Amino acid sequence: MDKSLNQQITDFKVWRDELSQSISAYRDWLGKANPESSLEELRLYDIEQALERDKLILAFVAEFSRGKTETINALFFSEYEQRLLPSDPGRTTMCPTEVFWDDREEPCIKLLPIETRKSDDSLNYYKSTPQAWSKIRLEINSPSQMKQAFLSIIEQKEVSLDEARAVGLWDENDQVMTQALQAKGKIDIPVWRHALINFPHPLLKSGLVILDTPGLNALGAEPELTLNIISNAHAVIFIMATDTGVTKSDMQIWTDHIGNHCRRKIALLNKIDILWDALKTQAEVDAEIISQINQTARQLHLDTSSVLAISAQKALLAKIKRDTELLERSGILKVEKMLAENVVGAKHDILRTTLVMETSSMVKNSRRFIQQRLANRRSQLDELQNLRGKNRSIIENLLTEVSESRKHYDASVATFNQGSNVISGLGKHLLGLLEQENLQKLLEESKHEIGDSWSTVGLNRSIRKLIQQTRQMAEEINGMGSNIQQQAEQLYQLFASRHLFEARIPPRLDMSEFTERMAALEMITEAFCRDPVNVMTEKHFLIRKFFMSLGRQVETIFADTCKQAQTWLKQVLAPLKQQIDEHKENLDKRSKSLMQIHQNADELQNNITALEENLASLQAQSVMLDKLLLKMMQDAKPRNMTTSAGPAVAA
Ligand SMILES: Nc1nc2c(ncn2[C@@H]2O[C@H](COP(=O)(O)OP(=O)(O)OP(=O)(O)O)[C@@H](O)[C@H]2O)c(=O)[nH]1
Ligand SMILES: [Mg+2]
Repeated sequence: MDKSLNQQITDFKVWRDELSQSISAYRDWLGKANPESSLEELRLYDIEQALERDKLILAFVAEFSRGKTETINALFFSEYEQRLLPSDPGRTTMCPTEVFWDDREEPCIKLLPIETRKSDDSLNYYKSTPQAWSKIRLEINSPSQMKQAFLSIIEQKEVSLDEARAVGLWDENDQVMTQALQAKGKIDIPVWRHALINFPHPLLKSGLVILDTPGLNALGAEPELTLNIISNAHAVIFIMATDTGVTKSDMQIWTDHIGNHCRRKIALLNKIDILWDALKTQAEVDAEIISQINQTARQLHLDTSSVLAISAQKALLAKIKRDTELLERSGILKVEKMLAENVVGAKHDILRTTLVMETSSMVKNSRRFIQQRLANRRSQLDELQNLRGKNRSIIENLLTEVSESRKHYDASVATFNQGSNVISGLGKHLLGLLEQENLQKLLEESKHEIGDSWSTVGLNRSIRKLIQQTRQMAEEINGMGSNIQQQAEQLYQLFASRHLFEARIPPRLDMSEFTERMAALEMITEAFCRDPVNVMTEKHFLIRKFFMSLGRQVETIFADTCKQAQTWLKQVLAPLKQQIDEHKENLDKRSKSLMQIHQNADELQNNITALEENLASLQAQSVMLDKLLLKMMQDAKPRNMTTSAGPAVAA
C-alpha cells in the first residue's frame, strides 16, 4: 500500500488520540475546579467519544462488474496476497457489505437474512438487534478460512415468484430474472440482505469504514442505502469500466444515487489494461485514456481532475508480485494519493474546525473565569493588607459598603431569575416543535396524503408538503430563537452596566443545517420519483419502503436538531449564571472575612494567609490551562496535510 494513504490515516488517528487526551485532562480539571460544570463535562465526554469512534466512510458504488470489489482488494487488502473479497465476472457481490473494525467484538462476518425485508424495520434498527444476524467467526491468521467465509457475501438461492415478490425483489424489467423464471420457474435472489465484516486491519482500526455495494438492482431495492448510508459517506467512489464506457445504467446510478446527494465524489475508469495493446504505442494508449477521461468528466459534470483511470486487477497483481513498474502503470497510486490528501485531509479539517474549536473555546472560557477569580482575590488581598493597623470604624464602613452592594446585587439577581424563567418557558415551546410527537403528526399527515395507492406522484406531493411544513417550522424556530437570544442579551447588558460584568453576546440558534438536511432529502425523493422505472412500474412495495426509510431519516434529523437546540438553550445563559454565582460568592467571602476581622483583629493575618494560598493555587491552575490551550491551538493548525480546498475531488 502506498505509504501516503496508510500514513495519513494512521497520523490522523494519532492526532485524534492526542487531542482526546488533552480534552480528558481538561475535563478532569473542570470537574474539580467547578462543581457546577456537569453540563460541560458531559459535552466534553461526548467529544472524546466522538473522537474515539470517529469513522471515515468510503462508499464504492457502481453498476455490477465494474470492479468495485477488485478496487477495494487492491487498495486495502493486498497484503493477504490474494483476492480476499470475492470478485468475479457478472453479478458477484450480492449484498451491501460494510468492512470496519470494532474492538468490542471478535473478528467476524455478520449476515442479515434477506427475509428481514418483509418487515418495515430499517437496516439501522437491525444493526442494533444482534440476534437477527448470522455470525461467522473469522480466523485472521488463515486467509483460506477467511476467503471461504467471505464467499457468503455472494450467496444466492432459488425462490418462487411469490417469495421474490414478498421480499420486494421481483423486477419485471430485469432480463436475468425474467429469463430465469421462464427457464426454471424460479428466480435467484441473494441469501443475505446486508453484511458486516469486523476485521482488525490497521486502517480499519484507525477508523476507516469501507462500503462495498452491489449494482443498480440492490441500490434500487434498498432506499435506506441511498438515503442514509451513501449520502453520509465521506467520499463516494464511483466506478465505470473502459470497455463499456459510461452506459445508461451507469448514468442512472450516478444521477439517482450519487450526483447531487454526496459530498465528495471520485470517478474511476477501471480496466484500462484492456486498452493496453502490444500493437499500439504507449502514446496512443494514453491518448485513448485521456479522451475517455474527458468524455466521462463531461457526462458526469465533474472536473477532469476528479476522474482517474486505473486497472484494479493489475494493481492488485502488482502489489502481490511487488512489481513497481506495473503498480505505477495501474494508476492506483494516484487514487491513493487523492484519497489521502483530499478525503482524509478534508475530514481532518472538519474535526479541526468543529471539535477543536469548540473545546478550545471552552478552555478559553475557563481561563477567563480563572483570570477573573484571580483579579477578585487580588483586590480582596489588597483590601485586607490595607487594613493592617487600621481601626474598627474603617472595617465597619467597609462592611456597610459590602452590604449595600449586596442589596443592589440581589435586585439584579431577581431580574435575572425572572428573565431566566421567561426564557425557559419560550425554550420549552421551541423544543416542543422538534419533539418526536410533533414529527409523528407531520409524518402521519404525509402518509395520509399518499393514501393507499403508494404512487410516485403521491409520494412526491406528500414529501414536498412535508418539507414545506418543516421549512415553515424552521422559520418559526428561528424567530423564537432570536427572541430568546435578545432577552438573554438584555440580561447580559444589565449585569455589564450595573455590576461591571464582562459584556457578552449570547450565541444564536442556527437552523441552517436542519434546513439543508431536509432539502437534501427532498432532492433524493425527487430523483426517486423521476426515475422512469419507479414511475412506470409503480413499485408500491418499493415506494412504501422508500417512505419508511425517509421517515426514519427525518426522525434522525429532528432528534439531532432537538439535541442541538437543547444544548443551545442551556448555553444561552450559562456564562452569565456562572458569573452571577461567582460574584455572589465573592461578596459572601468578603463580608465573612471582614466580619471575622471586626470581631477579632488577630483574624486579619489568618485571612491574608488563606487568600495568599488560594491565589497560588489559582495561579497554578491558570498555568495549566495556558498549557492546555496552547496544545489545542497547535492541534487546530493544519498539519502538513493538504486541505479540502483543491479541486481534485468534486465536493
Ligand atoms: N481486465 C480487468 N478486469 C477487471 C479489472 N477489475 C476488475 N476486473 C474484473 O471484472 C470482474 C468484476 O469485478 P468485481 O470487482 O467483481 O466487480 P464489482 O463492481 O464488485 O461487481 P459486483 O460485485 O457484481 O457488483 C471480475 O472478473 C474482475 O476480475 C481490471 O482492472 N481489469
Ligand atoms: Mg463486487
